[in-house]
Parts: sequence; C-alpha cells; structure tokens
Amino acid sequence: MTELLILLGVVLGIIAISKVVSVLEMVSTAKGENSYMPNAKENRFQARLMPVFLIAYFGFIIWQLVVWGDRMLPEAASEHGAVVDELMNITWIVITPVFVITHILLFYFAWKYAYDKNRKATYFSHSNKLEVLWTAIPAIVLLVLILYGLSIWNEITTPLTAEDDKIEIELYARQFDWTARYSGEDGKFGKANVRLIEGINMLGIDSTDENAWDDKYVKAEFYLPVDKDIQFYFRAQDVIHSAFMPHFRAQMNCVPGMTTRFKFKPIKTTEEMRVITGNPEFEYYLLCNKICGAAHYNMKMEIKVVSQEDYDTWLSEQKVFLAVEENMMKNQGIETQSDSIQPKVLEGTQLSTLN
Ligand SMILES: [Cu+2]
Repeated sequence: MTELLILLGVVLGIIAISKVVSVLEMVSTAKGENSYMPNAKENRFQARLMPVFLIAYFGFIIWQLVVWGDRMLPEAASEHGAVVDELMNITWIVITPVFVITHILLFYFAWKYAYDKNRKATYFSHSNKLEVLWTAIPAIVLLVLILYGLSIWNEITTPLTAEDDKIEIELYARQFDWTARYSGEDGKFGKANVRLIEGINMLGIDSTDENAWDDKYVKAEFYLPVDKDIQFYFRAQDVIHSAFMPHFRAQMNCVPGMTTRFKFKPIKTTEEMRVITGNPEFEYYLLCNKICGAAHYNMKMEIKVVSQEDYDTWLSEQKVFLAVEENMMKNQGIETQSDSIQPKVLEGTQLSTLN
C-alpha cells in the first residue's frame, strides 16, 4: 500500500512539473520570445549527464546480478539440459561484450559530440565499406548462433523410436490444472476424444478402447524414474498452455486439437537435487508458461524423480482409469452415462480383472 502511494506521488509530481513547464513555455510564446532553445551551458550540462547515466545504468545491472543472481536455476537435471545450458552460455559470451561496447560508444558519442556552434559535422552520403562491415559481421555471428541452436534443437526434439527403452506420459492441460496419464501395463494409451469429455471423464478418454482400461491418471504430482528416457505427449482442452519443466530445460506448447511431444532423460533424483541445492524442501515442478487465464499462476504440478524401484511401487499404487471412473460414478450416484462412454465399463467381465 505504501509503495502504491509513493508511486502515485511520483506520477502526480511528474504531471505537475510538466504542467508548470508548459505554462512557462506558453508565457514566453505570449511575450513574443523565440521558441525555447538550450544555450551552450545547458548543452554542456546535458552532455555531462550522459556518462553519469551510463555508469548508473551499468551499476544497476551489476547490482541486480549480485542481489538476484542466486535465483538462477540450479544445474540441469536432464541429460540434454547441459547442452542447452552450454548454448545459453555461449550466447551470453557473444552478446555481452557487444552490449557493453555499443552502450559505451552510444553514451560516449552523445557526450563527446554535444552541440557546439563552432563545429561542423563531416558529411558523406555513402560508404560501401561501412555498409558491408555492419551488415556482414552481425549476419555471420547470428548465422553461426542460429545454426548451432538449430542443430541442438533437432537433436533434442527427435522422437524416441519404438525400440527405445522408454516411458510414455501424457500431460493434459486445461484451465487450470494438469493431469498426467500413464499408459499402464500394455504400454499403450487409450484413445481420447474431446466429444467424450463429460463430468467425470475429464480427459475425454474413450472407454470402449481396451487400451484405455489400464491407463492411469494422476493429479497434483507425478513420478519419473531416474536415468530413463521419458517421452511426453501434450494435449490441451481449452486454450493454448505451455508445459514448462525448468529444471529439466524442457518446454512445449499444449495446443487444443493436436498432440505435441518432447522427450528427456532425468539424471538427478529429487533427493540428489536437494543435496545439490542445499535446500531440503526442493521440488521439481511442471508449470504452465502461457498466460492462459485468471488462475494461470496456480497451474502447476510437482514432479518427483525417484529410483526405478520407487517408481514401480508408486505406479502400482495408482488407480487405473476404469476403477477411477467406476468409483466416481458410484460416488456421484450416476447410473448411466451418455451412450458414447457407457460401454463395457459398468457391466461386463473386464472389470473383474481390475485391481
Ligand atoms: Cu495454462
């Protein structure tokens, strides 16, 4: 509240000063004086402000690095993460000197060549040499950075093949939560269709598809085994969301009407990361990184990276899709569903095979 009042005071102060200045200008115009022109002394004062601003500006940047530097992400927790970080660092190494040099030149020139009525600017209309230099150098540098980035991107996004030893997980986004779906023992996801989304069937899973029966879906948190390739598939129900798992350097858009994918291999368990960060409460998170509506900030899911054994135990404890469906129907006193999702779920022998 105090900050808001201070901000309001500053804004009102600026408005008041600008009004006073415009009144003074009107008075001088009314007196028939020329429009306001700065004199030599004022020009020199403005010129001296340039290096002052430059130093304050760089000082502010360094201050931010010192104060907030520790908010940076810890080391990457996925196999490809180290490559992404290297790309990022190389980009910083290339652009930081350019940023520093161009800003020093900008303010140095503004100070050095402040208006002087005894000096005349050199005039030349064109220089091929200069044109070639300042077009070619940035173009080559950018080309190298982009090609390097593109090759890494291709490497990261190549889908895993059917032969690869992997786990497949579907992340389903909607306003405002995530659901993770595991394919169950058959290793196949059941079909899903947006038309089947109804009340309890929030993912639109087609329960006439046998592959869906052993699918498991979990909310609030999901588990990954360490050192195993994970192939993610992403879907969205309503608007575009973005699945962002910063510690694994992974992000992919979730677009209604299509399935997107991304793969990575977690290489550090949650426990290991707690030691590395020195934070006993450290957790990995899946976040939404598209501003998708009013409760966007709340759209997150905890990720636990554990050993293969712990993962297997956890997964075996999760309920399968059909059991969840059946339970919910009972709880809500629903006897029948629309024809499309009624299928063999409620009667039939298949249910007896479920745990
Ligand atoms: Cu979202």
